Amino acid sequence: MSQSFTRFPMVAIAGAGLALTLAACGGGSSSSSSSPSSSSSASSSSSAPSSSSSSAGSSSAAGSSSSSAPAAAGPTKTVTANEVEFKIQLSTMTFTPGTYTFDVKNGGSATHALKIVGPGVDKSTSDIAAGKSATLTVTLKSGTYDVNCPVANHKMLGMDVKIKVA
Ligand SMILES: [Cu+2]
Repeated sequence: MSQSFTRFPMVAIAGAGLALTLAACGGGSSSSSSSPSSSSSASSSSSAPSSSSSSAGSSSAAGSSSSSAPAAAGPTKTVTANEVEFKIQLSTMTFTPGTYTFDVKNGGSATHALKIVGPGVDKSTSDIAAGKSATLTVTLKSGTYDVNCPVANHKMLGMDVKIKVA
C-alpha cells in the first residue's frame, strides 16, 4: 500500500516535467533558436583562424618576429625626473616607443608637478610638495613629447624639456 502511494506522485511529477521540456523544445525550435545558433557558429568559426594564427605567431616569435614583440607588450620602463627651481632633470633622454613610468621627485623648495604632452598623451601628476614624489605612467609613441611643470609659470622659467621618441 505504501509503495503505490509513493510511486503515484513521482509519476505525476515526471510527467509534468516531460510536458514542460517538450513545450520548451517545441517553442524554441520554431525560429528564434535557430538563427542565433547559426550566427554564433559563424562568429566562432571566424575567430578560430585568428586565435590559431596568433598562437602560431607567438611560437615562431623566437625566430623571426622578435622585433615586434617588445613594442606590443614590452616591460614598463622607469625614468627618474628630478624637479628643482627651475629645471627638470631626466635620468635618460633616449626613448623608444613603449610604456614608461616617470618617477618624479621634487628636489626643490617649491611645489612642482610633471606634465607630459604629445602624441596620444596629455597627463599630469598632482601637485608635488617640496621633498615629495609622485609617479606618472604614459605610453609613448614615435614623436616629440613636451615634459614640463604645469605649476604657475614654471614652464616659462625653464621647467620644460622636449623628449624625442624613436
Ligand atoms: Cu614647478
